[in-house]
Amino acid sequence: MSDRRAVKPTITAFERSPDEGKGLARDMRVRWALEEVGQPYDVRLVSFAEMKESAHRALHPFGQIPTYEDGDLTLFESGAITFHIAQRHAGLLPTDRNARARAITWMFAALNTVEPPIVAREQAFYTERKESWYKERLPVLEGRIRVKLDDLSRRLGKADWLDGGFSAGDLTMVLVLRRLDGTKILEEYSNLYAYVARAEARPAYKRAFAAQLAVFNSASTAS
Ligand code: GTB
Repeated sequence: MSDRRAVKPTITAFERSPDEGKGLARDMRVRWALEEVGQPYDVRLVSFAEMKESAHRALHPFGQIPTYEDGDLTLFESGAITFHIAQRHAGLLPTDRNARARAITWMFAALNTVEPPIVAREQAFYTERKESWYKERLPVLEGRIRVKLDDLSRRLGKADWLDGGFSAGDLTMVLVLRRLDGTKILEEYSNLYAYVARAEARPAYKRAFAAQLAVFNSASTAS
């Protein structure tokens, strides 16, 4: 049941995203979910320093983005925020109870099964790439990603979406897969590559992407 508010929710995002507007930071999940359900929102941009201050930590115990404020409700964790939006509005979760449970399962699978090896590779790249052993470690980390993508690719097969129509499960999975940007791993799986492209063609995705890119562009021209 849709529950559009007169007062818009406010989310937080990087004042200057390290991804340079590629839409890889986790506010993209929240922006896209809000766009899919047609809920307008405000964005409060925060610097890295502000994220660690007590005012922001009151919203987010780990001093990160994104957060979500709507009236007397404050949330953190992009998955929980996406789930909340999907519960509160029509459009991101099926109404059939079992189909809904399966879509939610895909959200968890994206965050708990597919994302961890992708993040492990990313973190190793940022923190260990100058180490002598990094060259041997990278194939191990990438192998763990491929184990998950092999299975995901097999399950998706020729379908457009993971379980029937587009859902919050697809939204979450697609943005997890997009984190492989620049690695060429996703390109090895033609159906997953097409799956991400199909999602990126959605008008709501395009609006969310453009909004986060506009933040990066205006920060770049301001400095
Ligand atoms: N589990 C939390 C969630 O899903 O909301 C994780 C939140 C999180 O990691 N937030 C990051 C953050 O605030 C931004 S998204 N980091 C600052 C800090 O911890 O001090 C992670 C991210 C950052 C940059 C890129 N990039 O440059 O490509 C991609 C993803």
